Amino acid sequence: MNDFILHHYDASPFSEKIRTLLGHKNAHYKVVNIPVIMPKPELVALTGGYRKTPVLQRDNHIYCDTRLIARVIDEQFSAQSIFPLGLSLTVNTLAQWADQHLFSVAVALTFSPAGFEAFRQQVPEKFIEAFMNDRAKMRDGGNGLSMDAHTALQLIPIYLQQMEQQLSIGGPYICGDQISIADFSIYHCLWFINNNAGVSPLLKGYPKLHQWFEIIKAIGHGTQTSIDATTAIEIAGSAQKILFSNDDFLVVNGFTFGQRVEIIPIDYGITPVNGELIVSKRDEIAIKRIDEKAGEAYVHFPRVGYKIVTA
Ligand SMILES: N[C@@H](CCC(=O)N[C@@H](CS)C(=O)NCC(=O)O)C(=O)O
Repeated sequence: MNDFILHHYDASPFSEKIRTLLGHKNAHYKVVNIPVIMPKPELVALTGGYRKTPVLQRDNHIYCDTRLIARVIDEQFSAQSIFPLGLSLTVNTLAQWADQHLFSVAVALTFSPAGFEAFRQQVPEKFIEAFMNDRAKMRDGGNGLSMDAHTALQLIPIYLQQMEQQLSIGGPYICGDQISIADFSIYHCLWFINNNAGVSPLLKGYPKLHQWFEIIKAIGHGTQTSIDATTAIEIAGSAQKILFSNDDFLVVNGFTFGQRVEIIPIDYGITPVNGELIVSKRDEIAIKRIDEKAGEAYVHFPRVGYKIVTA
């Protein structure tokens, strides 16, 4: 049994990446449904300002960003690791490419005329305006998610053809006979395109890729139990406090144990999270912060994709 609580919403592709990974691990876990747009007061009580989806909670540990979340889950269920050591560079860079570049292609496609029209059909008119304003605000000041639809329409057949070729010769998974983080990261982007009737026809005509997509989809989401956001906050608030030590603390760029810092995403949603730096590893940092609702919480981030500044 694990104590994972996934804060997510159904339509979120990055949540789908993690739900599918939890499915692959046959996990039983709790879920909290969070709002699609700001405000997200309960989520922010846990994260200290980070607003993206999903977030993974384990007691008073809050894990932001699926790059780190995937690793935390994989370590919990280490038997079927999705990070094969002999393909470490290959699977991690492919996942990073998908989460950043391929995701921005998928987002741009859903904002293409056909994609946007299909989106419009699915949701109330009032929500569209609120959604567009929210996402514009989220992109403000960052450099991510700036691709236009023409570029995306030009790129997608190239990438799909490359996937088709690789799967035809080397499958059944993206990097060969073992499922890896690359499968989950590519999958959620194609899942997002596939969910939009205006652009899903772009995925047609790639039989091996289709077969792979169906295999990943069939993994499912594991077993979820829903709880509400207040319960999740109570779980964080009643968890045991930890006395961190600087034994394994890596000093990078001069940031030291206990220093007051801000951690900021470098692509979009660039709200800083403020606290005391208490974990510093090769690709993980965490701060301690005190929230009036959630109590003492430890908010973890990967290093890749974030910057640390003195508070
Ligand atoms: N680098 C982040 C990206 C997460 C992300 O962009 N998620 C989208 C939803 S799939 C998001 O946060 N959208 C705005 C929101 O949900 O408020 C990760 O890997 O978790």
